[in-house]
This record gives sequence, C-alpha cells and structure tokens, in this order.
Amino acid sequence: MLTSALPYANGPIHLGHLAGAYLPGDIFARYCRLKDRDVVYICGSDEHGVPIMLRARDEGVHPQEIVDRYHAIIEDSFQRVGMTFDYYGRTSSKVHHETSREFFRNLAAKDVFVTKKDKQLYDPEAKMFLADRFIRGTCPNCSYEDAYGDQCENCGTSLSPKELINPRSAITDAEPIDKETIHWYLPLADFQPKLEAWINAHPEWRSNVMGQIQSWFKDGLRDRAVTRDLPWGVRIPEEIAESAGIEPDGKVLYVWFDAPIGYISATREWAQQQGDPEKWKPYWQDKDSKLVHFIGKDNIVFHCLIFPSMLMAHGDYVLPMNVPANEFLNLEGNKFSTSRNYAVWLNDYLDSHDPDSLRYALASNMPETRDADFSWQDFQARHNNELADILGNFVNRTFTFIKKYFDGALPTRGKLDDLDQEMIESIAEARDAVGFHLDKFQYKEAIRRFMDLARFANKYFNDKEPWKTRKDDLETCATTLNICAQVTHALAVLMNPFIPFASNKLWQMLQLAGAPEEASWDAVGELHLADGHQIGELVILFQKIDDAVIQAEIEKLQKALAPAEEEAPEPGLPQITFDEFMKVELKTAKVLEAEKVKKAKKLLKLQIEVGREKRQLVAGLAEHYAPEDLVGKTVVIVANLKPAVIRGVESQGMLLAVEEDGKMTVISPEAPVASGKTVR
Ligand code: B3M
Ligand code: ZN
Repeated sequence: MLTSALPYANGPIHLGHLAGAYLPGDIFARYCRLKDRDVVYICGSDEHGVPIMLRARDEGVHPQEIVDRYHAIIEDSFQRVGMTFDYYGRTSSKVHHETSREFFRNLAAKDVFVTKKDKQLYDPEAKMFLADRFIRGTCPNCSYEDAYGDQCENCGTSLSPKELINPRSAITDAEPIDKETIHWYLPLADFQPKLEAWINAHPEWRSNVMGQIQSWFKDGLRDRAVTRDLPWGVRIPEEIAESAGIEPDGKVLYVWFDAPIGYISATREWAQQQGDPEKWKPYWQDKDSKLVHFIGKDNIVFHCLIFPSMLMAHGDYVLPMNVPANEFLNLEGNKFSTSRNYAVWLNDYLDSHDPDSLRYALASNMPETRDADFSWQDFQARHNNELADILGNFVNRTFTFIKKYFDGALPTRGKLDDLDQEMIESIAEARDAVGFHLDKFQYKEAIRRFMDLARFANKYFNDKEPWKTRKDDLETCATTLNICAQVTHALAVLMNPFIPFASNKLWQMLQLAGAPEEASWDAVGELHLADGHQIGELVILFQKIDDAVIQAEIEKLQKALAPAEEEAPEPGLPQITFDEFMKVELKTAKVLEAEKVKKAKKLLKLQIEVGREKRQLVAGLAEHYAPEDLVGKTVVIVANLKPAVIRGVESQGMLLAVEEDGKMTVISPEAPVASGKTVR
C-alpha cells in the first residue's frame, strides 16, 4: 500500500513537491510492479484547509471552484510527468466524507477523544471563528507585518495567534475577540508509549525522520485538536455534535485529521472502480500488508505520530512499514517561494522540456537525508553528460551499428570471452544493486548504479572495438553487438522506474511486444533477444540541451527574485495597512501665536486654530524658527494624538516637521488651505 502526500489543491505543483513526495513514490511503485509485488499506489487532492478558503476569498469565488481548478491542473501535470497512481482521488468526494466521518465516529465510540471548551479568536464582523491562518499580525520575532497566526513566512518562526502583535482578521481586518468554543482532541500523550515502542522497532528508518520523531518524543506529545470551526471541510457527525450540546454547523474535522484518511477513501474508490468494493481492505488491514508513505519532511509528525495514533486507536489497520520522508529541495540556492513565484512549476516545465530529464536530475540529486539544490546548470549537465552522452550514446551506437552492418537483425552470439562474460554478469549485478538500494529508498545510489551499467556498456563497446573486428573477426563482432543489444534490453527495464518515457521509446526501438512496465525485474540479466530479432526505427533518446535554453530558465528565476527585493519593506518600520494609516487624524492648522517656553531652550508654545477649534501645542522648534516666523503659517498636525504635558505645558497634538542635517522644517501645504482640513 503506497501513498504520496495529497497535494493541497490551491496551486500547481512545483519541482520541490515533485522531488519530495511524488517522484520517490512513483519510482518505488514502478519498481515494485516490475518485481511483481501486489501494489496499490494512491494519491489525490487535499481539498480542505484554510489556505484553500483564503485563496477562494481572495478571488471572490467558492472554495469548490478553487479545488476543481487545481485538482485538474495537478492531476494533468502528474500524468504528463509519468506518475503511475492506481487512483488519484480527492477529499471533497462523497466516499471521503463518509469514510472520515465514520473514522471519527469509530474513535468517538471508543472514547478516544477528549473535548475541551476553550476561548478562541473570533471575528465579530464576519461572525466566525478564526483559524490560525485567518489571523494576521506582526511577527514578534522579525516584525514582518503579515505573519500568519501559526507561522511567520518571513523568518520561519512558528507562532500561536496570541503571540502576534496587532492581530487582525485576514477576512475583515477586524480585531479578533475571544469567544468560547468546544473542540475534540486526540490525547497524543496517551499514545506515546505505544508509539515509541513501535518506532523503536524500526531502526532502519531514515535518520532524518527518526531525529524529528525522537525530538517530538523528548518534548512529550500533547493533545491535538482534531476539529475546527470553519464552514469548509468534513462536517463532524451530527449526533456527536448534538451529544456535546452544540450545533453541527460550522464544526468540521481538522484538515490533518481527514487528509490521511483520504488515502483510505481513495483506495476504496479504486476498489469500486475495479468492480470489487471490498478489495481495498487487505491493503490496509491485512497484517502482512506493507504500508509506505512518501512525504516531505514538513509532514513527518502527521504521518509518523498523529495518523498512526488514529490507526492504532481504530484498531483495524496496519501501521506504516516506513515513512521515507525527504528533506527540502532548494532552487538555485534559494528557498522555493510560491508567494513570490520563485519556483519552477511542473506544468510550465513540461510545456517545454522532457519529463525524463527532470526525473533523472531530481532522482540523481534527491534530498534524501539532507536538503538538496536544483540548478538548471546541473540539470543540463545531467541531461547532456549522462543521459545523452552515456545512456543515449550507447543505445545509439549499438543500434546504428546493427542497422548498418547487420541489416537491423540481431547477429548471433558466438563464443564468449572474459570481457563478454563480465559484461553479461554486470547486468544482473546492476539489477540487484539498483533493487537493493530502491528497497532502502536510496534513490541517488540506485540511479547511479543504473547509470554505471550504461557506463560500463560504453566501455565494453570501446574495448571490443567492433569497428575493427567487423573487418577481421566477424564472429567476435557479432557477439559484441548481440551482447550490446541484450544490454539495451536490460537497460530498458532497469530505467523504467526512473525515466519511463525513454524506457518506452527504447522498447519500441527494440520492437518488443507489450510495454516495459510489464517486464519482470528479476528476469533482467537473462539474454532475452533471439538471434535475428529485427530492431525497429532508430530514434534519438536524448537531444542535447543548448545553453540558451538553460540561460532563459535562469533569467526567468532571476526576474522572480528581483521585484521581490525591490518591494521588501525598508528596514525599520514594518508596513501598515491603509486602515491603520487612516487611524491617524492629520489636519491642517493655522498658527495664531508662538512663544518660547521658559527654561526649555528647544520648545515653542503655539496657539493654533484647527477649523473652529483653538488648541495649544508644544513643538521642538525653538532652535529652528523665531516665534514670529511661524505666526500665520498653515501647518499639519496629528489631531488625535493623546494630549501630553511637556515641561509643564499641555500639548494637544503634534506638528509635522522634517529634519535634514540637523535642521527642522515644518510641513506646510504648498497652496493656501483653510485650517481644520483633513490631510490624507
Ligand atoms: N496536503 C500537506 C502538504 O501538501 C498536505 C499533505 C496531506 S497528506 C495526507 O504539504
Ligand atoms: Zn518573523
């Protein structure tokens, strides 16, 4: 039972996602199928959660419209990049809603949850509770003014809404108030001993995954709310709401409660589609079934602690055999940023490049146990120097030779010398090495061992010098080419998990029946091609990628970075909203009288007129203006500043002035303006 994280359907997929949770899953699924293992590989769209609602609000559409759009875009790009999910579901489906409600019911009936009444932030204008993501405010750590209630995107600090300075509702900008609500919690502390025992029985898990889990254990697991007050999501079962004395409306399952159940719902839908509705069960419930979750590192806690607790509590399910979470992929030395559009979007990539080149580059440089960096130059080098110059070249020279000198028919293998033997044996060795590393989720090593076979085959071709033996030792020449062709057959199968499109092209060139996906991994190493086998039309597997193509991609990314840097707020004060600015009441005022303040050599006391109102104001202008020079001037004041007493003199407002090189100049309208007018 294989799963890849369900992508949120609120934007397209980028290369970081692909490298994190999808490509590793697909490579493994393809490998398992070639190994003739009984696998179901599931994915689908995660269609709940606050970011989707926020996006819908920004666009002024219903959340369903957002998820419909991105579900289609994501599913399409997955298909184009060669993903082989047996089923791609979505969490807005009926089966999913039913399955998750049933799961919740099951745990509630077992008394697994605790309920707690709590005060939560509420938007009095929108009349709804505000999930963490719906609260924005200033980050207490870096002063970024647009931090979310759960995290600051600028400095990465994780936050709780109450830590934000000047919190406001992302929906109405209103100041949130505290209001009582009830929520269901999963008491994770109760599960910790069982979780620890289970995790500790898996020393083979990746160290980066183990490290994260152990640090959660060390801190001690805490209760996790599994319900939310939101209008969008899987509604909690009505009878459970009623028994708690609340209206079921607006109370939904937390997205991280329902999303992993999405794996189960999608498997159910797959079974229905197969015409055997019960068929999903053994994959999830047979004790010998092996469950593997492919995810990125930000999902570890959910897949290694929370979802397993849910599965344990339910009791009918197997626990994951492994969760080979990947670290992050960076892009040209910077973090991917969807908000800044600093990303390579998968659908864009596929519009102009070969899916295999990407699969190869990402798998060769996978962020397996530490973060990795994708660069276009590395991508080009992998494609040109490895795919084209090693793999493509070997296939091409073998077939060209057979076409040219043997009429495209496989020449007969004669007596084998040591080098021939070594070449043949290295096929099975490569098969085992690649398989060994894939079974350990070591993709970089697996793909390297695969390419080593092609590398060795090129060397074999060179060392055998068939262009010479063709003239003086035709039997040897025939043997060499026969073996080379056998190697291309083996490569076609071994490459299938990594670069399936080239695998299929090669299969066609070899004029073999069926598809490489139907081949047997374990039979790689047998010499499958019969003497006289006709090979088909020659196609170039990998055209070299020009520098200009790479340069254009690099420039696109640089453009995405540039405006973001210009727009960055100046260091010092964070940005404010228009509404915040409008809280400052700026007015024109006319200076009627001015005099020095005794014993305060910097201060002037001004009598001013603000429309019909008279006020007194103290300003630090004595060293810059003679009192008489100010009289009659129209100035700008902050009219709603709290009055203050300065050196014993009351000041009802503040006058605006600008300082340059130590000299103060008051701000005065350029043309005559009456006093008491609002300045904006
Ligand atoms: N949608 C989070 C993510 O894309 C989430 C994964 C759900 S897997 C059950 O990072
Ligand atoms: Zn911050």
